[in-house]
Amino acid sequence: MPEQRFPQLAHWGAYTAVVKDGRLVRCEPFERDRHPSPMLDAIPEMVYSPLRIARPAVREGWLKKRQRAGRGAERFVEVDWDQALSLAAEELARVRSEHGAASIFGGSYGWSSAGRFHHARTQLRRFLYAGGGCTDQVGNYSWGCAQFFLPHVLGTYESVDGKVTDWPNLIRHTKLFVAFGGMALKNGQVASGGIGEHTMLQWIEQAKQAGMEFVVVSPTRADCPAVLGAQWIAVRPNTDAAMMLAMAHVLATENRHDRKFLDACCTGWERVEAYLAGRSDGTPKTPEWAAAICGVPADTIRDLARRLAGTRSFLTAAWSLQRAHHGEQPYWALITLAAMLGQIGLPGGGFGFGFGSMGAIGNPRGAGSPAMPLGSNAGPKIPVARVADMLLSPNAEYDFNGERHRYPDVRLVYWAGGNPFHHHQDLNRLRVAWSRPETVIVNDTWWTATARRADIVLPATTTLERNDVGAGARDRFIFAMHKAIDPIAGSRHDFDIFRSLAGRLGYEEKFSENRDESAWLHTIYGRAREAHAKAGSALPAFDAFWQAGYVEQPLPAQDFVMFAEFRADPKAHPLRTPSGRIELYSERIAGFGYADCPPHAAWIPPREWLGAEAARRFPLHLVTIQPPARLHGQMDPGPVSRRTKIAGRERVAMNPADAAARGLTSGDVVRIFNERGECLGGLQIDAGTAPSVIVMATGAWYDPADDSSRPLERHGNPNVLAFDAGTSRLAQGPSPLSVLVQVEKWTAEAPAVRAFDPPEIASSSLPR
Ligand SMILES: Nc1nc2c(c(=O)[nH]1)N[C@H]1C(S)=C(S)[C@@H](COP(=O)(O)OP(=O)(O)OC[C@H]3O[C@@H](n4cnc5c(=O)[nH]c(N)nc54)[C@H](O)[C@@H]3O)O[C@H]1N2
Ligand SMILES: Nc1nc2c(c(=O)[nH]1)N[C@H]1C(S)=C(S)[C@@H](COP(=O)(O)OP(=O)(O)OC[C@H]3O[C@@H](n4cnc5c(=O)[nH]c(N)nc54)[C@H](O)[C@@H]3O)O[C@H]1N2
Ligand SMILES: [Mo]
Repeated sequence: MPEQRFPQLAHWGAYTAVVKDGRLVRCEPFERDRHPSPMLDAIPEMVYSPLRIARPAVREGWLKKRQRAGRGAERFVEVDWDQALSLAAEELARVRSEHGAASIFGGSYGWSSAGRFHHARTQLRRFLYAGGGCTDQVGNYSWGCAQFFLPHVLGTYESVDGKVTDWPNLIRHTKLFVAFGGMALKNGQVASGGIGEHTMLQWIEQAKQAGMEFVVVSPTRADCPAVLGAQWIAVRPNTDAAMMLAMAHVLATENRHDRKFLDACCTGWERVEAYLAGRSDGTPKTPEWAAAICGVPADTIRDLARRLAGTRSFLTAAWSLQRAHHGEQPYWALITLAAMLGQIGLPGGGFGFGFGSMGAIGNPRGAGSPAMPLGSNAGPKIPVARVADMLLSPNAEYDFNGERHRYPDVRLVYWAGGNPFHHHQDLNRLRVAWSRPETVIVNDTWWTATARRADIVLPATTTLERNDVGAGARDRFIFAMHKAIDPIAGSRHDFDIFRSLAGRLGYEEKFSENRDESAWLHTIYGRAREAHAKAGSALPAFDAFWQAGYVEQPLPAQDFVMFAEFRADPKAHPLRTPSGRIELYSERIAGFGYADCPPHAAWIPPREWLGAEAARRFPLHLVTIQPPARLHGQMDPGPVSRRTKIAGRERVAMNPADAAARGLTSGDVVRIFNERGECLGGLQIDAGTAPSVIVMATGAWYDPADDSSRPLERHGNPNVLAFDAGTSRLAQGPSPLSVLVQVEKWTAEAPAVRAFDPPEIASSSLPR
């Protein structure tokens, strides 16, 4: 048989699946993508991985005695689909009738896969919503802090979600681009929902050609790729707010701030000015004051402030800055700084978040990509990262965004398309929380750490085994995703799994709306086409789209400049804040009375940072970055990610002086520890890592050595070390980037990594 070719899409890029004799042989990058991601090469091995979940499986103790104990430690028994679906449906029905909708947790945070219809998390939530509701999660791990904080200051959180001044505009007008957290090209490889064209590098190249200058403020030079030709300013992690406030102090004391803009478009400048001058707390926020906190020399801070004021300048901060304890503050300080510069709403000026965080940020945007409708939920919701708190403390009260809530009493957890044993902080704490519910059900494709800790495991197909329509929200392409191969082993599509469950529970039609895969693809593509027609742009009919394999959305002819209308006429175009203006001081936040989120941008030390008391025992700040060679935990067992490991473990980057002080050399296995946990990693000495900082990527598959309360994690999963608390009572975002640790050489023989061994399956009566 000759090779067959099928268009496909992943979060890390569009590609052609090349199939020979029914088997995927390779993935060729999309022809229109000039900078495809090497991660595509991991797909064939992952599709046929021995870690694929082949058949439904039930944990032995749960199957025999409905025992809670043993999750993650016991063997599984393979069962046929009929039995697996009956067990799951009966348990869902029992818990729902005995304890109500809130006792079923279906938040299921996670990226799932590209393809808007077969999006596992969406399908699970549709299924549980239609069945009477569930406890859901609001916000995300990416920018959950900004999502709930920014509306108080700006009226919306669009500035973090990608509705930012676009690159073509910046390229024409911006002279100086300052990126807190940098412009790491590694992050541009992916975009939620998929990416047809990797644009980050080409935008930067065009900006350089136009003469734009870059400054990167970050704890690692890796955030400063050579193409930027940037000045790198090494900053202590979690101290950017102090540095920004000192820059604001320079502008104010040197009279370089724009009083007209502050008067016309902002509220609260006087309060901020009093704080900067030290009139409200006795501490002037001078560059010398900040230097002692953030480690950046006072003259460097002064110089950067002056340069920003002297030209058309643009400020951005990576999402990472708000994924930290008190993550509200650097964002508020950056907005304050931009307001003082007075260029918000001008071409090439002002600010916008996330330019270095993900692919497609700053792309011009078409009229809309296909999306799958969710339906509405009758159950409660918790802030996304409070999941362990919820499981550990049913009925406890907590604060969130000016309100008091109570955690539901969850008895059943259903997860599909996410991996909390990848994404959540303080995994030893999560393991305790995870032992509380009566039942855990997981759909996944591979035996991830979360699937191994489930009671009922249902095997899902990959995108290659089904038809779909895919697109990222900020990408200009929409893709037809053609089924390329048959489902592997006994796997089924999540949609089919939920349709069968809904059928057993008596609401199949309500769930499926009487549509099958094909009807749904026509529907969601058709809705996007209607949105385009309304906006005056035409997409081809479904059949033409499907045959072509993709369509290109027409793009707006005009640049988008964030806040341009507001700036031009703030009375006619007020923001959705209480004052209608940018709130540099917020009466509403003042009214909340939260000590951990004061009513204007401020320096409040995070719980863990290099200036904290705890740094005496744990003198290194661990920065967990997004992984360069995989998507979170996805494809970690694949060849592209495996190549990046050191001594078979996650790479730990450390400054030469810190390594010398510990007698370490590159290639050493090291033990990284704090009071929450410990893991092993492979050391790499790196002069580009700031002193007293270590950098590790997230996503090494979790590999605890035993079932104790504080096991050694052998593979280098930094979430055994990260701390699990909200950014503040206001936003309750996750704080994984505020972590102190110590590192020492591992002198014993290093234990083998077992994360990629499939779990033990007790004898199965099923045919192979
Ligand atoms: N320490 C630290 N922790 C972090 C971060 C950090 O910066 N530092 N970053 C956080 C951020 S920003 C994020 S977004 C999260 C990401 O956390 P997650 O989104 O939970 O991570 P993924 O590994 O992408 O998990 C997706 C899961 O879906 C499964 N999957 C894929 N396709 C399918 C399918 O078709 N069906 C089913 N049923 N399952 C499928 C995959 O196998 C995988 O297990 O991590 C967070 N965690
Ligand atoms: N290859 C790849 N790309 C990804 C992902 C992936 O899994 N793989 N995940 C995607 C997802 S879900 C998200 S949400 C985005 C996240 O986007 P980001 O949050 O921007 O990504 P990070 O790599 O966590 O952080 C960016 C940089 O911030 C720096 N940094 C950390 N702490 C501080 C600090 O306190 N101050 C300063 N100035 N800098 C700091 C780190 O050095 C890091 O390299 O990435 C996306 N891109
Ligand atoms: Mo994210």
